[in-house]
Amino acid sequence: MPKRTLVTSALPYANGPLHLGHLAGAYLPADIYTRFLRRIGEEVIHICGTDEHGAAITLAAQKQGISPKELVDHYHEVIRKDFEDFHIAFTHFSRTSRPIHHEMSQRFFLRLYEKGDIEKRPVVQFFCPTDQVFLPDRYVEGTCPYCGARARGDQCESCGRWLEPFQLVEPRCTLCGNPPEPQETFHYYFRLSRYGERLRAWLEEKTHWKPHVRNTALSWVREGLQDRPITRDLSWGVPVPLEEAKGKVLYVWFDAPIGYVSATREWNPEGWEAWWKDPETRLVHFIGKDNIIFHAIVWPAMLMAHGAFILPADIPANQFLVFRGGEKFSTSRGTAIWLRDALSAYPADYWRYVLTAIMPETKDSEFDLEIFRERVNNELADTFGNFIQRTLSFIARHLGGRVEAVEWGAEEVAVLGRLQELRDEIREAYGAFRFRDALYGVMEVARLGNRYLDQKEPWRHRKSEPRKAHQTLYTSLQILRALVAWAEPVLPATAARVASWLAMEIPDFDAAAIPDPSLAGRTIPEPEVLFPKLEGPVVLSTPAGKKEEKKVEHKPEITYDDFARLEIRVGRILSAEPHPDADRLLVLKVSVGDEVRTLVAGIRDAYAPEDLVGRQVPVLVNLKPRKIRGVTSQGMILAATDPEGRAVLLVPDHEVPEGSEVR
Ligand code: B3M
Ligand code: ZN
Repeated sequence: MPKRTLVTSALPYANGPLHLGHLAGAYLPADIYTRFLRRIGEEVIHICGTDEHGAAITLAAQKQGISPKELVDHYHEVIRKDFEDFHIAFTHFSRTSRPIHHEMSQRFFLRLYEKGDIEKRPVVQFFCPTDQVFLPDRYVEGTCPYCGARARGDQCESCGRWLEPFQLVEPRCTLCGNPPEPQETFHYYFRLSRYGERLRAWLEEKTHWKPHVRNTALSWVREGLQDRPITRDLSWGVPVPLEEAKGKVLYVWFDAPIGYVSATREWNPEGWEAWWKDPETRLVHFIGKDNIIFHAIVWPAMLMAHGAFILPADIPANQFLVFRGGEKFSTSRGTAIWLRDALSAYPADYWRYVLTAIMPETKDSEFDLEIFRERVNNELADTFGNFIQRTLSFIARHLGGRVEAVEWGAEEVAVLGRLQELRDEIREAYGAFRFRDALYGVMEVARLGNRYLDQKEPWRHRKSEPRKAHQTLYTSLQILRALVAWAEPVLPATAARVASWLAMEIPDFDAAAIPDPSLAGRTIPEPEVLFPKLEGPVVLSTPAGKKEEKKVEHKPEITYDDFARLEIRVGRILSAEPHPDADRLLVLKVSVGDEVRTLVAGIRDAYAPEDLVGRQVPVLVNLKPRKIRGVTSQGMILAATDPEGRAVLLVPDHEVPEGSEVR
């Protein structure tokens, strides 16, 4: 058994909010695993933080007319808060823009440079004569030579191919729109090709890894590894620590994984080295599948080159969550469920339960709100919640709020024996990153409890044979205690809530299978409903109506009652994305207090999507939902029209609580 486990999850880019796919891909499994290890008594920390450098962030800031620092300050906080509210319990959540990270990344670079693993090489790169700068790949746009779509100089999003900026047809500088020119400059290359053999041997040994992770990595290594440029011409990032390299920064993927180390050091300046240098520490990186190459090849090679740190012991990458029917969660197309929207509709544990039950552990898995509703109602409410409810309310109502310890009969011995088997199965599954199986085992415990109660029918003999009823409920309470302990990694808030009703600590994982005599005599209150069922279809947002621009013409007089039929409330715009099928429309997510609605609004020619996020606006909320170019709008934003016919938002004089009524 390792002395300690260092769990990390991928550092999210601080340039936008996260969606459920991110959660299911890395953060939720990492949190479950960390909680599980704690519960079995191991020493473990979970390290993460925001990834705040890179051309994507610099460009996004530029487009919004703010500095990169302002952009990342904002999203660091958004992301941190989303995680907190989902109960993703990091030991430390840092940021790569902090000085401690810059310093550590520079030292890492210099160490590799001095060893000859980093080399300066001349390159020809696009230079913009108008802006007088060398353009990073992403700052060049043009036509993809393969599929003809508009593409960036690093990759075509349309056909997925990796590109070099010189391959683009009619390349343009994204800053000014003019054609750039090739010019000589230099960059620093990490000599990855030197590590091909060592990586291959190292990966070959990892037969316990998920096959898709190991196979992806091995196939890259077998194809042959190229040296990679690890510097960029940008003003935002970790400066290359060499006099001759003024104006260059480290490539974001070079510094980001070093963030795992610098964040650990920031968390514990005295003790961090044990976590990174002691071979008895097990380093486990949780990531989504799009990050496999960097974590299973480039980063281990960097660590090998550095020499002082341990290598990853496992990289349990998940695949993707997709919508039923196969459509990807896409930030740019607005086809994603944002964490904030999810949370404002249902409690974190509902999402944690469903995302774990369908977690994309070995292949992509499908999700939609109907799947969500079914899982919540049929499993979480009807099986899990029901068993807890039945047990506690029976004791509260019929046994005077406390059970007596009564000796086990044969059935009880069998049930408790089965409980021990289930513990072993659940333990094994959690430990092997098979969280779906672990959760299935947890639900088996609830089913065991329900079946046992059905069989014993304590309601029949609670009056005639109270001892038997006590025996049954005392046993049920033991099952319930185990259920709480083993569910805690997935459902931490629920476990804490039930434990508090019983005034007990959540037991350790193994101890939970051993009956606890102290449950007898404890006061059991009438329980609250744990998981109210979701009635009707699940809606995260309601459709919004679209504003009609009309010639000013007085309308017929109306009465106050006519007016009072309109329900107008102040909403806050949470996100804004271009409508996939209409150039003039935006699709907005707007919180109107008790819910988040989807509104389609014709304000795209007046506002950039990013300028809308966070603004308060009046919303007509009881307008009948309408489909606008394929997107259902659940209400309508009220706006004025300027002489050019463009929309002008009506913003409250000062902020008011979301949902405040407008009269
Ligand atoms: N920021 C990519 C991502 O968020 C990248 C991960 C870095 S992990 C060191 O998917
Ligand atoms: Zn330019």
